Amino acid sequence: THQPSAQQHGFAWRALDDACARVLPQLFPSENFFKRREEVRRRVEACLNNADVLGNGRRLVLRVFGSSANLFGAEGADLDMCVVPAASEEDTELSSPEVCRRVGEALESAGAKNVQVRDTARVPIVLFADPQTGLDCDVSTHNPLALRNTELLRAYAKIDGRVRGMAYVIKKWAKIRGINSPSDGTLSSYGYILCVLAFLQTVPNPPILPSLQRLDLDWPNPKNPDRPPPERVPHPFDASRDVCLSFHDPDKTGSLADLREIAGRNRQSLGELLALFFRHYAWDVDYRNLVVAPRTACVLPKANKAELDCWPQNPHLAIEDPFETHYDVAHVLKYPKHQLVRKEFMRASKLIDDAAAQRVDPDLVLDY
Ligand code: 3AT
Ligand code: MG
Repeated sequence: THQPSAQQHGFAWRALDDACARVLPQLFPSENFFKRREEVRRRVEACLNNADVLGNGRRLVLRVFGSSANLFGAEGADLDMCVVPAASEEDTELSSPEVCRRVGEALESAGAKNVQVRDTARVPIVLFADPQTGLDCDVSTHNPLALRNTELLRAYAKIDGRVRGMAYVIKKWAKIRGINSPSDGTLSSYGYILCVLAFLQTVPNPPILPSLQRLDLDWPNPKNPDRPPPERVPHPFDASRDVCLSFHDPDKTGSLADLREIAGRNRQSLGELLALFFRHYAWDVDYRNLVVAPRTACVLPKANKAELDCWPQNPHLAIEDPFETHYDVAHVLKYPKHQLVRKEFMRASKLIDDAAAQRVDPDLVLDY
C-alpha cells in the first residue's frame, strides 16, 4: 500500500490529538471517584472485622490496588481490594482457602450480591457486588505483589501526562475491540499498561520514561552513597523463588521534578505516540524472540531468560512482570487469541495510515 508522507502523517496525528482531547475528559474519573470507593472499602473492612475472618479477634486492613489506586482507573472499573493483617508481625495464613471462604461467608451474610468464592486460585479471591452502590468488587486474601505493582504503575503515571493519556486510550480501545478479557484468553488491563510503559521507555526519541527499577540501582543517593544492594524477599506464593520489590519512587526521593523535566524533552504529541504505539506492536516487535520488559527499559531476548520454560520461542506476545520476572503476564494469550490481539494492533495502525493518505479522521472507535 501507498505509504503516507510525513505531512500526511502530521494530519492524522493532529486528528488523533483532537480525538483524544474529546475522549479523555470523559474517561478520567470524577472527583468523587476516590471518595466513593473509599467509603465502600471502609464498609467492607468493617464487615470483615465484625465477622472476625482472621480469627481470635485479629484485625485486618483492606488495601486497594489495581485501577482504583494506580491512576489508570475509569468510572466503571471494579474495586480491587486485598486483606493485610493490621499487626504486620502477625503470621496469619492469609493465602489459605479457609480465610477466603470466611470472607465469602461474611460478605454473603452482610447482603453482598453475586458472591463468588475462588479459593483454589493462585491468588484466592472473592468476587461480589456491593449492595449499596452496585459496584463490582473483589477481595483477595494475600496479594502483596499486586499492591506493589500498583505503586509502581502509580509512580510511572505521575511522571508525564502522556503516560495516563495513552493508557486510558489504549484501555478503552482494547475494551471496545473486545480484547481485554483474560478469562476469554485476551490480555488484562495490567498487560496493556505494561505494554504502554515499555513503549514509552524504548520507542520515542528521546525516551519519555526511564525504568524506575533500574534507576533504583543507578540514581545518586546523597544521603546514603554506600547503599546496600536492593533486598530480595521470599516470593509470596512460591518458596523456591525470591523477588526484588525495590524501585525508585520519585515521591520518596524528591526526584519527580527532574524526571518530569527529562520526559518533557520529548515533544511528541499523544496522537503521534498513539500512532507509533500501534505501528510498533503491529509490525516492529519481534514476537518470536523478544519479551516486553518494563523492568529493564529494553526488550529481552526470550532465549536469554534464565527460566526458559516460561518463555517458549513461539510467536506470542510475552510480557515480563516487573517483579515476578519468571511470570509472563501475557501467558493467557493462546493461539488464536494472540493473533486476534496482533491483528487489532495492525487494524488500528492501518486505519491511521489510511486516514493519513486520504486526509480523513482515523476511526479507531475512540469516540463513542
Ligand atoms: P481495570 O480498570 O479493572 O480494567 P486494573 O488495572 O484494575 O484494570 P485488573 O482488574 O485486570 O486491572 O487487575 C487488577 C490488578 O491486579 C492490577 C495488578 O495490580 C494486578 N494484576 C492483574 N493481573 C496481574 C498479573 N497477571 N500479574 C500480576 N498482577 C496482576
Ligand atoms: Mg480492576
